[in-house]
Amino acid sequence: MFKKILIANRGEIALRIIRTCREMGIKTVAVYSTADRESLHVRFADEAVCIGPAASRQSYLSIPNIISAAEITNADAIHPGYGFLSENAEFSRICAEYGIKFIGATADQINSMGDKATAKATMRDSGVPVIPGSDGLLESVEEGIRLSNEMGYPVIVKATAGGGGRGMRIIHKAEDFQKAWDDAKMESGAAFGNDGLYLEKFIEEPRHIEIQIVGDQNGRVCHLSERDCSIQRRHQKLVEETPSPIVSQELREKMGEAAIKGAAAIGYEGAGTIEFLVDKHGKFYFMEMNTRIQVEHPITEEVTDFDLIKEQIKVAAGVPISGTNYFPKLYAMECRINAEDPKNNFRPSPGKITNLHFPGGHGVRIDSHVYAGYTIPSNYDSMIAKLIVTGQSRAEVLTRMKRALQEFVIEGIKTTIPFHIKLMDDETFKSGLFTTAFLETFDFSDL
Ligand code: MV4
Repeated sequence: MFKKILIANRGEIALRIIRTCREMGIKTVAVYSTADRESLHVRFADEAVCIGPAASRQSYLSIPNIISAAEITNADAIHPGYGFLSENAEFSRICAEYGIKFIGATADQINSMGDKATAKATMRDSGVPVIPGSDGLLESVEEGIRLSNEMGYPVIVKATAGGGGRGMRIIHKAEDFQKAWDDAKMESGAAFGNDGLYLEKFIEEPRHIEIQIVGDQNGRVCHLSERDCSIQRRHQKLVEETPSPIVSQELREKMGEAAIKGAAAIGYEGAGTIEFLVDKHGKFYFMEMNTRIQVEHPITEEVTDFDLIKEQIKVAAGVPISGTNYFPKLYAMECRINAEDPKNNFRPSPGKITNLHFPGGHGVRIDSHVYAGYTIPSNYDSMIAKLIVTGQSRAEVLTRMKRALQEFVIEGIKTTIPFHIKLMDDETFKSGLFTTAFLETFDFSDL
């Protein structure tokens, strides 16, 4: 087992990783930017190294600075968390070169899933259902128009280097194709330095359902069932839950087996997530694979009684997994508490937290790095806490979540709490029958 892990991240996920390392008897090294000197991850780690100024490029994204910190502290592994360098193939490769175990996917695995058209072809070839569309990249706008006429509109063009909704355009009729093509090419070329596009039939009002998987170094893969992430605004998830209200045990087993097939096809090592779209007929299609631990991993931990960070560390150290799949024994939901004003277009609201009280009680978990007197820097993402609630039924989770949200006190900044309170009373949300388009028509003005 590792003796010392460097955590190449900040905020709640850095704390989350430190907690598991402590329980496993593994020493920890925090890295921090000058904006994070007063952060809890710095205080709770065994050692801490300043890696640069507030700007992420010069600190949390600086590969030389992080490798140097690992070298001087003699860390034998690096946990990247999510975001930052967690899906950077170059970083994974450099860690390997320096003999530091990267707790995540190999450079090859990151590359094969990072190029979305390649990822889709890999999944299709291993028997995972994919959305009908172009076979790989589109060669020309004419090919796109011809395929779209054959398939029927609406269609969607997606940037192969994109993901998370960037560089894609929905097209409703042939005459709009050229402009959408030009816009998507321009946008993806500028954003990613790669303007390759592929085409798909547009699935209207789907659910976003993802399967958590874990693979070990012997090529074995298991799944831990689904998370429903359909409550999103502009591709930012706000609420996640498991089990999904629309997934039957039969569908769960089918999606789980498909996810395992896809991950096994690339010899996937570590924790990963296979994202699917589920249409109104209950048909599911591969969308993307995330080769990292995700923000919403705690709801899976709560319903399967599995520490996913511990599992990541164990498989990285070469410990084999049991090989069985895990199904939900409870219901869990996570609300993302962001320092944003939901009444004003979710405008970031950084600043000092003047007063803070976390909710507690049975079935309530908070993953957070903030405290009374803490100042939220404006340099990083605005998530300041995850409120995770567990219960015996979805109805119990909804009432418990509302109770916990009402107990939550954060003063000095605006947060997404008022939005979540309103959501817990929404009849459509309570019914469980909503799609990824749900928040497009939600009234945020009276929060
Ligand atoms: C789609 C789609 C409908 N049909 N692809 C959004 C993020 C990126 N991962 C892919 N996305 C979508 N791809 C086809 N063929 C609808 C979306 C989509 C979406 C997906 C999941 C959750 C929220 C979403 C919001 C808008 C669009």
